[in-house]
Amino acid sequence: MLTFFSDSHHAHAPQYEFFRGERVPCFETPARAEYVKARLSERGHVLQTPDADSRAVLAKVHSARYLAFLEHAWRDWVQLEAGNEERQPFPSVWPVRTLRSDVEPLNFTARLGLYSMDNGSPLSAGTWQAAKAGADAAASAAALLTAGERAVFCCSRPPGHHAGPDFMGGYCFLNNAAVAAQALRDGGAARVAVLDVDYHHGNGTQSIFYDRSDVLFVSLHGDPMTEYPFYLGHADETGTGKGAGFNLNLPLPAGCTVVRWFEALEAACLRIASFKADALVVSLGLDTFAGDPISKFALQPDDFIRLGERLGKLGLPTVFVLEGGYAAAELGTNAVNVIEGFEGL
Ligand code: Q9C
Ligand code: ZN
Repeated sequence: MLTFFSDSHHAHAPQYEFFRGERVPCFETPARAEYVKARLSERGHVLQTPDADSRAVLAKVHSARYLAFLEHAWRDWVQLEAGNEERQPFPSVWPVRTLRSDVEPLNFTARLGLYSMDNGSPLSAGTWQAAKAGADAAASAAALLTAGERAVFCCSRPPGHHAGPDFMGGYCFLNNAAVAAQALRDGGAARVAVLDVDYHHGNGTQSIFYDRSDVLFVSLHGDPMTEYPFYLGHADETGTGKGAGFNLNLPLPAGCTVVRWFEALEAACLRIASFKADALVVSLGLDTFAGDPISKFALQPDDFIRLGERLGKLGLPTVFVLEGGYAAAELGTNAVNVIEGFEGL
């Protein structure tokens, strides 16, 4: 499958994150994309550098003030204090209920909190550059589909599906799946379905399209009562206004069986078929893998072939966007299994 890959992903390489109150090495590493790239090359898939500029589409899925903050966040952080280029910024205060989020404060940490849903999305010097390259890959993939290509894979990082209209979160900064879906709409597809199979609910993608009937969002994920992102992803979230009925969440208990996961996948596929989508965007999180260090589903490498086969049966022009998946060494095999299952190889 034709794949977009940019070396710019290396520019996003934060050193640590917080886990159970401790500083730990980041789970979301440059090695992830490199393992997938290596396996793709080994299997003869063609890698191309993204050639589209996503900026116009980004402005339709993210707010202008969030994009401006993110683009200049590292520069602002470094200018704040000597030595900051060696330090990672983290938010420590958030505008929760009763506090104002309409006014952007001048203080850097206050602005970082305004545009963050958690303290789990560390910035580094090249975060904007890497995230922008991922969004460019999504826009490039959509352009190829518009021109008649059947399927394209975006081997990009950082991931995107937790990033909402005006915030980062869960290792995500720019919502690549939303960029792909919006670019497909702009290219003439009347109805686009986004299927999110990452272990974690794609809260950002859901929120971006929640009031729209032209983009259907369907997600299967760990039940937010116990799993990140906790505050979105329940079954009763079905869309609002014109978007009522165009959001489907299929939360599953942490630790559930592979059989149960595939039953939910079937329900998701049936909804996408009834929507009569013109194109499909798959938020391809691979943290459903049994060996994932931070997730609790049990898929085996061969199950990813079955996932690809089922998606192929939908018969839709499809963009795959890499999301989560933290068993880095197994990521290549699992990603390529989905792709080759889809292609019927
Ligand atoms: N701080 C994606 O899979 N935090 N994001 C885990 C370590 C949230 C996962 C605990 C996990 C986010 C794209
Ligand atoms: Zn995930």
